[in-house]
Formats: sequence, C-alpha cells, structure tokens
Amino acid sequence: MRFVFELLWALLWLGCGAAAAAAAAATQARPASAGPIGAWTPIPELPGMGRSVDTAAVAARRRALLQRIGRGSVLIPAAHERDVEKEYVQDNDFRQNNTFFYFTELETQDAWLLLTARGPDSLESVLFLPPRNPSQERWTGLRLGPDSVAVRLSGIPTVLPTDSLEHRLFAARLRVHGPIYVPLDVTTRDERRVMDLVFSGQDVHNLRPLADSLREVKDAEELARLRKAVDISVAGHITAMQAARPGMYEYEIEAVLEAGFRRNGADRVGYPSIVGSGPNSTTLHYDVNRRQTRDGDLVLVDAGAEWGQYTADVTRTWPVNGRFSSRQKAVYDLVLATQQVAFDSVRPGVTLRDLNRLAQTYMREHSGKLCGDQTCDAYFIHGLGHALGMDVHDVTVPGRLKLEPGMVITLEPGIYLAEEGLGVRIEDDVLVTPTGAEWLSAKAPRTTLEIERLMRGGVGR
Ligand SMILES: [Mn+2]
Repeated sequence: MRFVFELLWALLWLGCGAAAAAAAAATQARPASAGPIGAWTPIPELPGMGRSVDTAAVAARRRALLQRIGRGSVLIPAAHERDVEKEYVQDNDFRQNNTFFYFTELETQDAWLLLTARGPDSLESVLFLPPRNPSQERWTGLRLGPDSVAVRLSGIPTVLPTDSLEHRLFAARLRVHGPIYVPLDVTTRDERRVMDLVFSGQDVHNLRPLADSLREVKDAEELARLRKAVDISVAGHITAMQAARPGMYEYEIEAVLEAGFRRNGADRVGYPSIVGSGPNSTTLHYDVNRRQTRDGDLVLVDAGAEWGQYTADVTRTWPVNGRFSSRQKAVYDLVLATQQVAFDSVRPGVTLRDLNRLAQTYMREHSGKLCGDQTCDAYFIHGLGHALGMDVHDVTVPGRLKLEPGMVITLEPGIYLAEEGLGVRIEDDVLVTPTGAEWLSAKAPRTTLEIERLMRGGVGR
C-alpha cells in the first residue's frame, strides 16, 4: 500500500511538474519601552491570539492559482494539533501547514479549503471549519467556527462546517470539469480524504508544484513578514555577540540569542540554532551546542527567528574574545569578499547556479596560500545559497530558479578548515529587486571591524 502510494505520488508529482512548466533599525537591543519588533494588534476572535489576515493578499494568491489551473478544483487541508506524547513537540503543538497558510493566512487547525474554477474568471472559495466546542475550548483556547465571524476575518465568503465537505466537494465535481488538485506530500499522506481521492479513479493532480511555483516570488505581505523575521533575527545575533565572553558554553550563547528572538516577538526558531565554537565551527549542521568556548575560538552562529510563518536564515562568525587573530581575519575576509562578489551579481535573470559558480571561481582565484596546498574553494563544501520563505530552504521548482524581482535568497559562502578547527560562514538574506538586490539582514555587523567594534561595546556600524 505504501509502495503504491509512493509510486502514485511520484507519478503525480512528475505529471504536475510538466503541467506547471507548460503553464508556466533595530540593530541594538531595544529598550523594553520601544516594544518588540514583531508586535502586532491581535484579533481576539482568531485562535492563538491571532494575527489578522491580509484578505486582499490571500485572495490574490487564490486567483493566481486558479488562473494557472483554468478549470478544476483544489482541496487543501489545514494542519492538526500535534501530540506531545508521540511527536516530541518542542515549541508549539500547532504550526499551520504552509500550503494552507499561503492561501488563507489562517492559523486555525483541522480546516479545509476548497477552490473551484469554471474558467479563469470564475473562482469559488469555500472554507470548512470544525464546529466550535465550548468544553474543549477550555483546554485549547478559542477556536474559529463556521460562522459570520470567520467569513469576516478570512475574507472567504462561504464558510461551512467540515461535515458538509463531502457533499460540497461532490456537488462541485459535478458542476466543474477538470482535474482536482490536492497537496501530495508528507503532510497529507495520512489524510484519509486526500487518500480516498487519490484512489478514487478521478483525475487527481499534485497541487504542490503549482503552489510552490507561486511561492517563489514573494508579494508585499510576505516581504513584510520576512523583513520582520529578519529584523528579529538580527537583534538576536547582536545580543549574542554583545554577551559573548571566552569560557561561556555554546548553549549560554544560544540562550542569549534565542532570548533576543523571543523578546522581540519571534514565534519560534526557524530551525535549530547552530552555535559552533572552535572545532565545531567546521561541522555544518552542528546544533547540540554543548562545548565550552576558549579564548581564541571563533564562534559560528547560524540561526533565524520565525515570525508570522516566515523565517530568516542568518549566519555570523565572530571571535569569542572580541578580536580576530590575523589568521582568522584573513580567512574571514576571503569569505566576506566572496559573498560581496555574489551579491554584486544578483539581478533578475541570473540563476543560483551562476552565482555559485562565480563565488567558487572568485574564492579559488583569491586564495593564495591561505588554505595551504589547495585553494580555499576546496573547503567551501556546500552551495552558495537557497530560496527563503515559509520554509528555511524554501520551495523552488528544481533546476529552474532564474531570479526574478521579489524572490528572497540567502548568500552563504564558507570555508571550513577542520584540521585547524577554523570555520567561517557568513550568511545574509537578500531580496532580488528589478535592478539588483537588497541586503535584508545588513543591520547585523558583517565586517571584522564592525564586529570588533560591537563586541568592544561600541556601536555595530
Ligand atoms: Mn541557509
């Protein structure tokens, strides 16, 4: 059964991919009175001290999707609450499914979204919500129910109880010809309704490649969320640099860093924070953070806060004692110059692969004897960057990421000299603009001079 599913999944993915192709200042720790960077005005009727939905933005995304599809139906489930006893929930027991969030911005669980298009200009959106249950809400807090409040806050004109989904879907399938799209991924493989459809013999396609391709270019609302996540992350990095002293344990630095995130309104970390000192700076995804730092160590901190479903991804590498040795500075400056060269080439039409090649070439040609017998690019063992959004390694249609204005990518060259216990990575988040690029995370000190000045207690820049 699982094998059959995997096979179907792969076939649907491929089929839909082809269809898609065819269709195709807050740098200083702020005083408490200034309020956190991520502050928002809560909407009391929305679950989880809800943030308001940009109803115009999500409606535009639904229209964009239906325009790609032309004719057909789309069914998207929301995420469910996770089980603290089985799933090792470490932050919150609920985070919305990204595909559902993209088209609704609702943080409500167990919901479904049904879209039907009878042509590019005829779109019907229906939101299905479980009925409210007052005794359960004493445990879970307030929920959004199928009523006029949900209509008003979601901007979706029809909101029905989830038990009417089968009937409504059946009726829609009679009226609307064309395929039915459902997200087929790890989040839906245990979703009975989705699996029933897959095995129903109907014309079922995977929604993910289409939805993912829409997510590549961020709209203004997404950029606002990303900027907040980045600003919060930068504040956390700065707090960590300011607090660092030789002899601190990596987890102490992590604690200061993540306190900086949380204090500024982060929902959670976008991924496990990497605080690697000395030899650990050369382990790319080191995240146990248990070593005691020593005078003379470099500390590599790769960490990003998530805010409003969007995450930043920022890396800074700095000397725990606040002063780069000349050796550390030499390696650092080569990584920095490599990043700058890549940044200077970011513009619409360029691919990540082009940028990667440019960065590798620059590093190779400017290595001198810095990395011994080999040139330093031999120690730059990962890709230059990736898309950034709701996922830290955000969705991209494989192999064809030609940059367009509104895309957000990371630029993160590194050099990892394991024998020396010396690793340097510098990672910034960059918005592609019509004429080039904009640094989003530039407020985090980036040059050795800026870092040393900040760590001495002066201003960062
Ligand atoms: Mn990254």
